[in-house]
Amino acid sequence: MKVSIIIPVYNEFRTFNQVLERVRLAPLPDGCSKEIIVIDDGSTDGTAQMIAGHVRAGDIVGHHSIGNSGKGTAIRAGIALASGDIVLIQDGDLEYDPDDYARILEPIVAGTADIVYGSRFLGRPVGMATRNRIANWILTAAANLLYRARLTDEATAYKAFRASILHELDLTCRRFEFCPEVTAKVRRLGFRIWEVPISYNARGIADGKKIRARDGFEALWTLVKHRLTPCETFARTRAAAFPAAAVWSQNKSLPAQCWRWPAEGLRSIVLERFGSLSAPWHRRVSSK
Ligand SMILES: Nc1nc2c(ncn2[C@@H]2O[C@H](COP(=O)(O)OP(=O)(O)OP(=O)(O)O)[C@@H](O)[C@H]2O)c(=O)[nH]1
Ligand SMILES: [Mg+2]
Repeated sequence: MKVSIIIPVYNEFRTFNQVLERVRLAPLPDGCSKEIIVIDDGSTDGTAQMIAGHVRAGDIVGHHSIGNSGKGTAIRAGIALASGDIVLIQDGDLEYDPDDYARILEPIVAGTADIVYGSRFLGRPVGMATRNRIANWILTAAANLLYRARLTDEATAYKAFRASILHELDLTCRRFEFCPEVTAKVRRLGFRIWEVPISYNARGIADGKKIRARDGFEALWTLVKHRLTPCETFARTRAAAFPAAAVWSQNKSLPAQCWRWPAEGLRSIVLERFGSLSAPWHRRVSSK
């Protein structure tokens, strides 16, 4: 299987070469190959030239935009270029460790999962500021409450997907709302998200971290907004959007009554909008 590793970068001159080297060397599950896609949009610190050198050498697929449009836009551009069977998101800094790839990809390669998140909180995150811990906790709790997700780390950057799912999702994120948007949409469409523990070494603003408090609020609003949006807008195509083999939600142990209204709401939307896909979805989600 081919794994497309999408690296959004913006002014990461200090870390980019090292990240790329670690991505290149990272072991994958048996039988997997890598496609590395780097999306820079408007770096002004020399990162763009660095990437151009690698593109010329033929070791990565690169994309460069003149203006800066945000991490979400970059990830969407990366998804459009990805030709792999699996897509994995990698940041252009050293907070995450590519040696965790094998662990993240294994369940997808084995066919037991469609979507896997690397959870920093199932591992031992190093150096994460208290305010970031609180923000992560709030976002995860909101995702679990609104989408019946049972996650421990919704906002993790290490997310891997069977590529067909991402190609069919209609994403609109621009900045850091990729995480809440994708979580919301895949859950609304009935996919189960698996988690595996990963390591994490936080960096601060002085080291080039770009996410800000504003992005936390935007992420929370994104989770709420997509709970309220009709889910027929989430997929590019209708009944053909997801393969019959998709792993539909099997999360049956949470109190069903908490979820009666969204389940019923979704059932009617799915019955109305997704025709033949509605039956398996409904059986799995609303039966005990
Ligand atoms: N192409 C592109 N990449 C960006 C932009 N903003 C941030 N990034 C990249 O996104 C990655 C994550 O940015 P960070 O500032 O480390 O933020 P973070 O807290 O790790 O954010 P998340 O991983 O999204 O939770 C890094 O590789 C950044 O270079 C942007 O505007 N454009
Ligand atoms: Mg980062």
